[in-house]
Amino acid sequence: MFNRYSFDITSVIKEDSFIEVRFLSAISYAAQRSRSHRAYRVPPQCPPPVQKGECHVNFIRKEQCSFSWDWGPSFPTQGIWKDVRIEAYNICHLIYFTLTPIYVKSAQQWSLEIESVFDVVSSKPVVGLVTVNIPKLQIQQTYTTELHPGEDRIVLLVNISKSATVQKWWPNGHGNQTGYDMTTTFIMEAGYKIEKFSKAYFRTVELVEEPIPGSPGLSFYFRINGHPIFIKGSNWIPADSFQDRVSSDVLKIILQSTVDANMNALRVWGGGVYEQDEFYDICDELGIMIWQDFMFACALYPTDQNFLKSVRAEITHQVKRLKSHPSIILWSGNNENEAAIAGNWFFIPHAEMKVYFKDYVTLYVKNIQEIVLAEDKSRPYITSSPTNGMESVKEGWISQNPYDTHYGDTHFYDYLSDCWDWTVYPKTRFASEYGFQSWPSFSTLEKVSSTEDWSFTSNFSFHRQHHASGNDQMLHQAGLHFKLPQNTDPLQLFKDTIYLTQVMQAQCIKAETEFYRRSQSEIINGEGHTMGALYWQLNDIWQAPSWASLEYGGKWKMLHYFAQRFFAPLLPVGHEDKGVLFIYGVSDLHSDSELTLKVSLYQWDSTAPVCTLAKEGVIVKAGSAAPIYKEPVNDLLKRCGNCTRQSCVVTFYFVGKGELYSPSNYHFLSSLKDAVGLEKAQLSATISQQGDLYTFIVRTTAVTPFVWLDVGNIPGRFHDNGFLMTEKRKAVVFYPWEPISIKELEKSFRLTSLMDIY
Ligand code: BMA
Repeated sequence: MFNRYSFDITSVIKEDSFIEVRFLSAISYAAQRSRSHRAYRVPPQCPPPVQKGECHVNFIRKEQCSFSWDWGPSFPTQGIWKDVRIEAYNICHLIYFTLTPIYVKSAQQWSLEIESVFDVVSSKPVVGLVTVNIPKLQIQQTYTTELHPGEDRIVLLVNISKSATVQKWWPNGHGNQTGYDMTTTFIMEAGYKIEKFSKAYFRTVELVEEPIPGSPGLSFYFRINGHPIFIKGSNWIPADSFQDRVSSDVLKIILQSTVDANMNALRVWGGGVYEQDEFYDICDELGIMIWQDFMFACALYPTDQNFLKSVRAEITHQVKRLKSHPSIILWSGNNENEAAIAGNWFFIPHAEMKVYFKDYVTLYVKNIQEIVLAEDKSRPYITSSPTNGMESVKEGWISQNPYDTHYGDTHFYDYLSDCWDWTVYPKTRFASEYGFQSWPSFSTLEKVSSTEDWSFTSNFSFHRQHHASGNDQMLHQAGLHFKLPQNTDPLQLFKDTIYLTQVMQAQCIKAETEFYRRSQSEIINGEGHTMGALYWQLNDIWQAPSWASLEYGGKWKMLHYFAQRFFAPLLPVGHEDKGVLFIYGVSDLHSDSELTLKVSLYQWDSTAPVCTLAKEGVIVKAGSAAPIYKEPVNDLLKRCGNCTRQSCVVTFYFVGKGELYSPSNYHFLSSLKDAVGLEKAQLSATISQQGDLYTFIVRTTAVTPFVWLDVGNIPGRFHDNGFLMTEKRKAVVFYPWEPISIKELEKSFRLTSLMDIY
């Protein structure tokens, strides 16, 4: 599935030719490969029963989650999933054409390496001329070349004149994504001409692992164009069980939603597929940095010659296909396989462990790393995620504890501890996975279910939940802070529970992400300098409960609206430490900001703040997080009249000159199930149309938590949703993704808040 195959058919082709492709069942093939691997077992044999999946997926080079995953069904597809074509050529044919920007610091000069790989069918060497044209950089250069029979390559180094100002490619939120139009023309002997139109991008990437004062271990962060960047985003899984359904429109909606939520990065997770070219093209255009895993996940893998041969071809092909994309900032060997060995996930007796260590190094170091480094020197490679980076290398490529907070990245899942309590989270260098499940909206489920399915105990719900105890974990977590829905109408109970799982998920990941963002500049007890937050997971492969923030079809869950706020470039973050309220100023901007911090206390039963404090002249430094406000909660409550932890809520935001402002953030002083005065407000909305957009005017009579505007299956998104409403009136814009009428909107519209489910 991950290789490109080409066959020379010149000797067999006739006037009338017939091509027949026969497939053995992927499941039978995998089983057969596993059976013939007699020397030792290569676990896992099968996925856990709750996943209702197929076995031995690690024996076939195919989308690993297509045999089921803890969020996805088992649809082991079969067939040719990419274009098939016959190419006819004399002389030569261009197979790969790649561009790599190189920056020489000492000379302060850019150059562009152009690599062209040819299949040369001519029996003698072919000479020719190559002309490279980049008009905007005043480049027009011609080179003479000679190609030799067989596979041969031309590598050209184009120096960009120092007098030309090179506009760099920047991640979303940090600058433009400038690319330069470029034409490369090959004119071979006998007049054979190949013209290549492409875009040249200039950016550098460094993965910085160096000592940090006051902290044992090493840093783990990305420097893009010499600038340290906090990585904000999520993890990408295949957008459909059937890849042919992942159209351009599907990709555009999901990736646009990524940048609309203020993300600058995605990790293409190693249990899916190397995505199609258009995926990376869009990421280049939108400034989405890609952490690219190789497709190995949560398993051990064989290393017999056939397997390695296939993997070597796969890695060579994929790196060549993808390396021109400025969006890709990292190659990573696998998902969690270092951790699987270190933590002995598959209960391998100690005495037998050696062979698995050896296989691990053979696969990810001696083969994959070797190929990656030979093919692409322009970006870093790590062997696994999570890993301790250079420390893992030092320990023989498998660290004792790949989750060590002092090194590399971590994955962290804890469904039992209270997710509002930031002390449960690892003060890591880089959080590359963390998450909580929720159910997708009723409108999404409705399309694939019927009346008897609409409860959490139905066969349907059981069938779609692939994570053991998933529903119990969601209710447990929700129950820590909210009253659980009690409606006696089964359908309403189902809908209310869906809503509450989304509230819980959004609130949990907000707490965790804000913790990671505010930990970026400090070291506490030797831990900190967190420089990345990629929650698990961005998108869904089908309609089911999962960790995703975007439902199958692209609809935003409450978490995605939260992400838009908790990933805002400028954000005040609140938390309590031993009864003291701290507010941190977090900034991803490139210059310092002079701001006013406004802190207000509201009683739940009124939209008039009980008191407001404006702290002026607050300086939030570029690319940093630091405390800017500190007050014992008891003092704050005393200062503000009649407030108690249960009756009031704290909100805060930044305003500055011009366009400078932050979203409004909040801190709950008690669980909402204990809140006093939180009563059913009169919540209503009216809709009006302005051209292609629609404005919803929402009105309320008291502070209203988690206000949720829902238009069912009408494709589109709101500019804000799932918010804590403290104002009497709020205008919310709806951006439809397809033309619609106001009538349809009015018909589908539902307005919910936490108070509706009690
Ligand atoms: C991580 C991922 C996935 C999985 C997720 C949720 O370990 O790498 O394998 O889907 O957790 O369990």
